[in-house]
Amino acid sequence: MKTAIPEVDFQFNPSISAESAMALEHDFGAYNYHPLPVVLAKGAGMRVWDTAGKEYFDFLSAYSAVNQGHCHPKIVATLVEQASQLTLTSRAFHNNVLGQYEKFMTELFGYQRLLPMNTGVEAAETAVKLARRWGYDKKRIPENQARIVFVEGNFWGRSIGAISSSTDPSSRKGFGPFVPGYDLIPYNDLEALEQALRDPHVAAFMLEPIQGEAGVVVPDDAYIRGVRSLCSRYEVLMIADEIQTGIGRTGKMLACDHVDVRPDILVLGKALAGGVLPVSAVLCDDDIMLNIRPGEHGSTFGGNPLGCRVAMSALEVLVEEKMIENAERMGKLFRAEMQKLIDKYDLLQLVRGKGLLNAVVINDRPESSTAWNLCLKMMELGMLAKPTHGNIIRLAPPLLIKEQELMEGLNRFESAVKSI
Ligand code: IF1
Repeated sequence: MKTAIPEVDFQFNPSISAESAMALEHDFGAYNYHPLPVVLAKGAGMRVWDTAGKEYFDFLSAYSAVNQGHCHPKIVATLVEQASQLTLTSRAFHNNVLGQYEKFMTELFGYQRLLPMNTGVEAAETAVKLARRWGYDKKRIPENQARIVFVEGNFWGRSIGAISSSTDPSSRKGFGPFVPGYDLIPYNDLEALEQALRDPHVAAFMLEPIQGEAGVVVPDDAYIRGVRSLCSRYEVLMIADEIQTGIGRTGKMLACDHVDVRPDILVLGKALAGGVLPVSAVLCDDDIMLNIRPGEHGSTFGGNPLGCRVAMSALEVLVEEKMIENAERMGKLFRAEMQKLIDKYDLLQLVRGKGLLNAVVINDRPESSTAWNLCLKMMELGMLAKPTHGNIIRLAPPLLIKEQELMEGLNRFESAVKSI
């Protein structure tokens, strides 16, 4: 039986080589990702640098968690200040930050209440629990009969609850059995939704206003409005998963803002804390939030003072530096310029998206390695992005991108296309 702490070398090596870093991951890490062969060591704004000092434009933004740019000085300054003051109290006690954060967030997003969590999937699971509890306590659904409706192509995380609603075999295979009480309907299909909502046991309908992992699938404007009116008509809670589309990514604070729709439950994550710390949140009104009583839900780090301070700072810089308006403007320019490349190169099929959440579809079979090879070439030319679902490349730079950086990124992209 092991007793003594093993002699391990705690010395961090800031100048480790790329090869050594990748070898260590290979020897000691799980193989749950297949990253591009680049080892990053520094980030600032639009840019990241690898261990050899080569500079890249980051066109993934850590899957839209770094909307405010890497290591934003104001966000980091808040992190450092609070980190040397108080980082975590647990919710067994109050702290001097959480209430101020809850007031700030509920006023900013227009809801009565906030429940703080850490990762996106935890917040989405919380939304499902809140909806089920509301279903039993307010809609009078018989115990354990509540149903939640999801859409095909959804992605809300890697928990058993999340993959139970997934239609992607690579998310589900080998992880069953799954959570019961879920119904699946096609995305962007109001008839299918109305059909599903006729079931009086349905408590909620959860969707992404734009599907991220599915490849930046943008529904008709009428769809989100239709979801809102159908959910209201059938007394079903509309849950908007804005973990990837929120925080300015689509050119509005929330993707739902493009169509003036207010979901009953709003789920935020990723860039809520600027990619500095995992901070997520569920916002809704009293008649949904207050059904959960003390001790019925929680999280060790949820609502910690460090994460709350960083989140307030991340939202402050987002608004103060007009990153949301910039995302709208740069997104339009991006799609217009990309369309010119699509007209010029057979390799490129189409571009779609809103604001700075865009994807380019490559003209090849999804199982081909063309998109991957294109991303490798882009990497050589100083631009980082990664394919999602084979032949789709998501291009989502930080929202502070300047016009000439966008044009330079498009130049690097075109050079990569030419070389394929
Ligand atoms: C991975 C992409 C995937 C999300 C939406 C909830 C969550 C996510 C709309 C869960 C997370 C991440 C997870 C990461 C890759 C990335 C992703 F779409 F953004 F590219 F997988 F679909 N709702 N998305 O997009 O948030 O628990 O991760 O904080 O798992 O590979 P999380």
